Amino acid sequence: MNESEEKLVRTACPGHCPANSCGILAHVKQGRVTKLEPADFPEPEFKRICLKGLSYTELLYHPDRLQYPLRRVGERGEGKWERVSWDEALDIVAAKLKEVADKYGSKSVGWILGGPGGGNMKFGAYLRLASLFQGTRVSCWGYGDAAIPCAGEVTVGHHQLYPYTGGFANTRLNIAWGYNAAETRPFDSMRWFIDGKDQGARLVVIDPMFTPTAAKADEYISIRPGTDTAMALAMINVILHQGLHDEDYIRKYTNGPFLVRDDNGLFLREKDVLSGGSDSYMVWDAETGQAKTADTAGTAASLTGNYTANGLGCKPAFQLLTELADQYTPEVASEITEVPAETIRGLGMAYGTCKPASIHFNNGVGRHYHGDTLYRVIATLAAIMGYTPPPGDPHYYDFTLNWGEFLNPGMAKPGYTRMGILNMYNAITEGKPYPIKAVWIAFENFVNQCANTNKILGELIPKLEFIVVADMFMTSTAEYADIVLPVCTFLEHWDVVNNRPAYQPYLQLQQAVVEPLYESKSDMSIVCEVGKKLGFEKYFDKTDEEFVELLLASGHPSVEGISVQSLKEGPFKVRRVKSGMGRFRTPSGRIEFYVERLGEFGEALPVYKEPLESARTPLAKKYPLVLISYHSRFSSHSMFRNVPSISEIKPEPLLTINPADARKRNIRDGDMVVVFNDRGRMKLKVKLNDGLRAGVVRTSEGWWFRDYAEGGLNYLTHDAVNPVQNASYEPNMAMNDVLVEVKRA
Ligand SMILES: Nc1nc2c(c(=O)[nH]1)N[C@H]1C(S)=C(S)[C@@H](COP(=O)(O)OP(=O)(O)OC[C@H]3O[C@@H](n4cnc5c(=O)[nH]c(N)nc54)[C@H](O)[C@@H]3O)O[C@H]1N2
Ligand SMILES: Nc1nc2c(c(=O)[nH]1)N[C@H]1C(S)=C(S)[C@@H](COP(=O)(O)OP(=O)(O)OC[C@H]3O[C@@H](n4cnc5c(=O)[nH]c(N)nc54)[C@H](O)[C@@H]3O)O[C@H]1N2
Ligand SMILES: [Mo]
Repeated sequence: MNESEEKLVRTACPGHCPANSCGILAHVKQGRVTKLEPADFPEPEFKRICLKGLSYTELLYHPDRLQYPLRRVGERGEGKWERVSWDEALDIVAAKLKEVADKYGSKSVGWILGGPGGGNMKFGAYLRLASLFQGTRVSCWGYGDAAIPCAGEVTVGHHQLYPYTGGFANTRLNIAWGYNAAETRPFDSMRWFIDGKDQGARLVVIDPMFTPTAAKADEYISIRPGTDTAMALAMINVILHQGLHDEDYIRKYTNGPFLVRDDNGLFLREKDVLSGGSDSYMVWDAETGQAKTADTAGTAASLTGNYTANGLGCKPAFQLLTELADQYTPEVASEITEVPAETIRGLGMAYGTCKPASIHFNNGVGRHYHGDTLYRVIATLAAIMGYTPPPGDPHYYDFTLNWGEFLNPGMAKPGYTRMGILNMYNAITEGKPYPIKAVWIAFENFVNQCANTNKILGELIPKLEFIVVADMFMTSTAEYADIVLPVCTFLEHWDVVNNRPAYQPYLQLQQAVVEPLYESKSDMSIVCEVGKKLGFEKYFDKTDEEFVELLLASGHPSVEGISVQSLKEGPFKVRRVKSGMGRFRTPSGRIEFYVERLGEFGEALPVYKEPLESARTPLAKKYPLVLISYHSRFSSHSMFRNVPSISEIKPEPLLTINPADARKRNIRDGDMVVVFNDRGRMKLKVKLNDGLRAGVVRTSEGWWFRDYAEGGLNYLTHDAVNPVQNASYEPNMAMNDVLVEVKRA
């Protein structure tokens, strides 16, 4: 090929959106990427790209990119660095990890890995190393996204909840619950909403802010933050009083008929009524008037009523749900949520009569202290209506790669230990449940993105004996590292990208478009080199491309016959096969809206609890405004904030405030304001907008500290651990459960 000719290379974006996995066609001239555009797919609707994907060349050639490994010479955070060779840098990393493991045990080394985007080898590489090292994998669901897994784990036994509650074919009503899909999921959910509207499906949006998604809705409901669970319970109230629920479904697929003991809130077991009996769940057989094991009673199992079996008072779990819902009339819920009772009644009726109806959500609405309960009620709503597809339904067919052997080669030892990121705070400060003393942070801007910045800087960073950060830029996190490793962008290394087939059904090769710039390397190759230095040579003896081949050859039926070579010819439409999703992996094998093990917290049922910090808590006297944050179309968290073309449109952080709240504080549009509470402050420009309800202020997350006149968003957030979430899955950072006051600067 002539040097001046243009070359086209197909690759795929691993963006953290989460993962629309857009196919990308890169134009390369004289070894330089000149342009990115959306790549073709056999199904044209998958040809798509966003502002961020389009502008990735500006990150690739950004003047601030880290070019070579750095070793800290001054104090942490002081900004004094010395250039070192890769060999030196990685020798230090290997030696330090070993030293910490020798002193405190291998689990004291934690790998903090952010959201990697679609099915990435780079993520797998770190986990492979963490397994071999017997270290800790710090799980990052808890940095804002753990409420869904918490609800999913207890209700259906999977940490995804979505396929159980929405996306049904022929849906007639889409409810976007605290979900701003127009900005956060434009290519799947938002598209479904708009396509649905074309086919007559209504769209309802529930959000304290009139968002771009709300602008497309048939009905917009403004709600007081953190109170959605009360509204969802009132929808159950309406449905049950109208008799719209599906009793057969409840009897067959949920734990609704199981008898719960009055004395201890546990399920009645056969052994409670029969000496030598089994652990089987019991139901009340209406025909014979006695308690029977769940598998023998069938359609005669009662859903309501009070019974006595072997002297033990008990009720079906569904009866308890009914009693809970009875407390949440639309009027009661209206008092809590500040949504008119008629609106709530209308929503309950609509959900109960538009068959089927889908409730869609993402993570934002769950970033409240009790955020998991909303998702539990949503799953309960779908179940009592019989909308949740039964086990084995093709709705659950999925695609996956065989990761097991890759992530834990040999599988002989237990591999890494998982710890939720919010629990890591305590592990560092208190040494509980065990100390974390060294961390390796990759694809995560921990200092910027995690809750309670002052605590991170004042208590966590100083207690860590070693910090290594791999990134493309000197982020606020890299600034506190001991060793900084320059990684290359996705345009410079190999990987394989996939997604849930409902969103994007193609498996794509992320081909290197150009060689890594400067001295940068891919995460995979960095991990391989450290792996070798730590004595795991035989597991890290391949190139990035060979590792992709290894994973594809792992024998999963979804990818049978697929190789790197065939992927080079184009994306592969994956075969959706029966998956673990199509089985409720709860203790009972059913949908569990009554969760026995959460009884000790008073949350066996998903009850409503007032947020930790709200206008109705005592703290509101001092800090009367609820601060919520949102994910903006102009960034992926803190990424792309430094892209020149995007900065032209969106140059700085803004605080949105209702004009009434602004007036009270003598604040005018465009003023600089200080937002503060006992934990910290941020100084930024204000924007008046009556699309935001009074009593709430809202700003987009992901701005760098340097973008604020002072402080930053997460200086205001807290790291309170909800023990219920700890028992379900892992605690979530409640970034929307925050009180502040605002004053003119
Ligand atoms: N207040 C508040 N805080 C929030 C949220 C909120 O709504 N409000 N949202 C939370 C949520 S939901 C999330 S998911 C988190 C996201 O938080 P993070 O996962 O920390 O997100 P990013 O800011 O995108 O950080 C990704 C970093 O990885 C780097 N990077 C990109 N590609 C690569 C690569 O291939 N290798 C390596 N080694 N590095 C790479 C980028 O340069 C960037 O610095 O933020 C949470 N924080
Ligand atoms: N462009 C872009 N897309 C992204 C991301 C990004 O950074 N940029 N991040 C990705 C990631 S990691 C995630 S987790 C998702 C998040 O996706 P979403 O959950 O859609 O995004 P958020 O903006 O966090 O929250 C959605 C909405 O919740 C509202 N909200 C806050 N509190 C409440 C409440 O109590 N009740 C109700 N009803 N609404 C409330 C907010 O006003 C906001 O409009 O987005 C993903 N997509
Ligand atoms: Mo997220």
